[in-house]
Amino acid sequence: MSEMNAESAGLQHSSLGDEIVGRINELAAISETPEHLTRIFLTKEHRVAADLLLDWMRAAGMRAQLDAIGNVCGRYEGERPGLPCLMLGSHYDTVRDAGKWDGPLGLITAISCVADLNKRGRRLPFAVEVTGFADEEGVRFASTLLGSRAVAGTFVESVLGAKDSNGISMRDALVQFGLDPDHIGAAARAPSELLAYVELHIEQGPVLEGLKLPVGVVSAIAGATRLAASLTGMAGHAGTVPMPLRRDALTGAAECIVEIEEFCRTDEDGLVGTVGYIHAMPGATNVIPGQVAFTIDIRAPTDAHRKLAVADIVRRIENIARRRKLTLQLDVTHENRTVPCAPWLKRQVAAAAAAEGFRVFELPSGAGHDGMAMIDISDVAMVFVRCKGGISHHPDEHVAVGDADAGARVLLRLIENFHPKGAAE
Ligand code: HGY
Ligand code: MN
Ligand code: MN
Repeated sequence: MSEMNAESAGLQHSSLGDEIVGRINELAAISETPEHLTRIFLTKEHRVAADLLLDWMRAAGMRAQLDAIGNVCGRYEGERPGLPCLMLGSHYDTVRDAGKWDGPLGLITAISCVADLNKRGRRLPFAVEVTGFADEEGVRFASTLLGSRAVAGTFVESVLGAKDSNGISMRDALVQFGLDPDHIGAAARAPSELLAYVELHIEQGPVLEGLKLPVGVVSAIAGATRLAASLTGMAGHAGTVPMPLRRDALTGAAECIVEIEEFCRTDEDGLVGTVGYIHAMPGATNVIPGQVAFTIDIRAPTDAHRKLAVADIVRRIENIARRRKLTLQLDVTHENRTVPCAPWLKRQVAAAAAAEGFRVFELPSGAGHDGMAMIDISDVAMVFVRCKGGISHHPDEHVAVGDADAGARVLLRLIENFHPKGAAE
């Protein structure tokens, strides 16, 4: 395939960045509350956002529909109907009090790239599909990558029984949303339908900004282990139970949490550990907490390192519980292996970045992404876009319009110059 003419392409997509930023802001307005951006799986905000994204996909010349788990799926046919596709995408759910770029930047950029192809009447020797995943963050049901696992055919039916903080099961939430929980298998795609999966995403770290680079090539996506911990002691009167007789679940959890932090802080190989959620019961000022639930998120550059660290942390928590006469329940709620990006795809991302005049820099992703599920049916690659201060999962998350435009130009160049694996490069 001939290299796209940079000048003609330049004329075509100079306003890509502006369009993308405008849509990021429009999508960000769809939130559980106006004060804090929160858009959770199978909520009314999910439905409103899906309808808007489907409209944008159709306006870009794609056939678009909601799939069996609530992903938005758009398809832009190639030179003839029914060709295998280059799949692009990202997620459109958010964490609580989120930034507006994590997920939507990749999805909106992909839609804008297809719209640019459509505007020019450009048809390629493959189809281009854009998938917006409905639940990458795993906020509502602890388990994560639900949308991409459904597409990859690896959705585990047992999670349908998982309950949210209001006691609503995923099964019931799907029914309330208008989907059939026994029909999720229909979202699965065959590996033969995909030539590759490529996701553009904000870096969510400070490396590109430190190097003054707008874009980067992702080498691998770090694996992660999530655990749910529960400590049970003995609730009691805050005024009458002497300290030596207490079995305080909250102080026990506090010792565990500091132990996790200290263990990870003193590790020298990139281990990170986070306790992002804690809930003490019964939760009254004058009652010694009898039970505490908290979450643990452990990540490391390699799976072996992460697994050894998880085993060590579990042992330390068990010792604390034993010494404090607390009952411990500890369950792994989510585990993802480290996923390497395919060298043949990384080369094409690098070539697109270089063709757009950017220095090529390769870096790992400490954050998880839907490519961790898509790897089961396709080779994956990622394009990182610089974000201010590396801030993410925070309302101050920000991408400059010039960087949004740079990411779009690289993704568009990658699409138009894409060679399926093994084809002459
Ligand atoms: O947790 C993660 O790394 C991703 O943002 N879901
Ligand atoms: Mn995220
Ligand atoms: Mn993300």
